[in-house]
Amino acid sequence: MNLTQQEIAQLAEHLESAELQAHDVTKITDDFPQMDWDDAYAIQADILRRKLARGNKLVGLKCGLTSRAKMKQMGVETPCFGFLVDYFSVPEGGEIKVSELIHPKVEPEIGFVLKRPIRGPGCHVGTVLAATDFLMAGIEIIDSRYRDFKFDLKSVIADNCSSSRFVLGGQAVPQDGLDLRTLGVVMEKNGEIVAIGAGAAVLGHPAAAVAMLANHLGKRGEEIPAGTIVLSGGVTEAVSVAVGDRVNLRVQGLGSVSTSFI
Ligand code: OOG
Ligand code: MG
Repeated sequence: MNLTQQEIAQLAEHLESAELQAHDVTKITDDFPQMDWDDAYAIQADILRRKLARGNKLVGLKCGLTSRAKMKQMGVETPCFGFLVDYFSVPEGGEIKVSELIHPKVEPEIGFVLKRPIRGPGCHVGTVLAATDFLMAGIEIIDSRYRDFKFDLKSVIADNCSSSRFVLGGQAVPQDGLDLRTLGVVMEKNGEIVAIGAGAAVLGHPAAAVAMLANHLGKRGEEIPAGTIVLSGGVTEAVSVAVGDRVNLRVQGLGSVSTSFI
């Protein structure tokens, strides 16, 4: 770690205020080029600590930048991991206030809920599938706090991987019999198809992203708890949304989910 405790706390406050007040900031590595990976995750952890202290509840975890399409769109090469708290969750069919966000984008996600915790090292696709209780289709709304959605990997990790809202579909489907690699994903905005993909776009198999998260947490002595939602990462590029837009996602075998922006 190259930053002091005080710098970490100051950057956490800086990024969380940008989120809560819906204004953008310049990327933090511009001012702290010496920042390392542990510093980036420490800033993210401090943002979570601030939210928990305010009474928010941790409800899930997410993997980000797990598909080629996303890595290419954002110009990074490595996945990142973040957290989801209660107020990020929007009910299926619910409305999202654009005024609370900076420059939201939507992406199609395959969500996992585990029946028992898993902890790395050594987790793989099989470990995840054996522990999976059910899967759900999800729309994630990402909203980087960085100007023009431009960042490097350390800056985006500190910013909780652009997390802001998510909507889960109403069907909880066991994974037995589903081949998550060939699961088709169709996302529509205002009735027009804007993104198409298949599960294999996420690291060859969406469960590989969840295994990577478990291995990442294992290094920190943490695990993926049971019963928590885990988003495995956008299957396609993210698509910008504005007031008046309605987004619908269909995932083969997992049903559909929709939300609108007001
Ligand atoms: C980073 C967050 C990416 C995903 O699923 O890839 C993410 C970003 O693109 O702003 O949530
Ligand atoms: Mg995502």
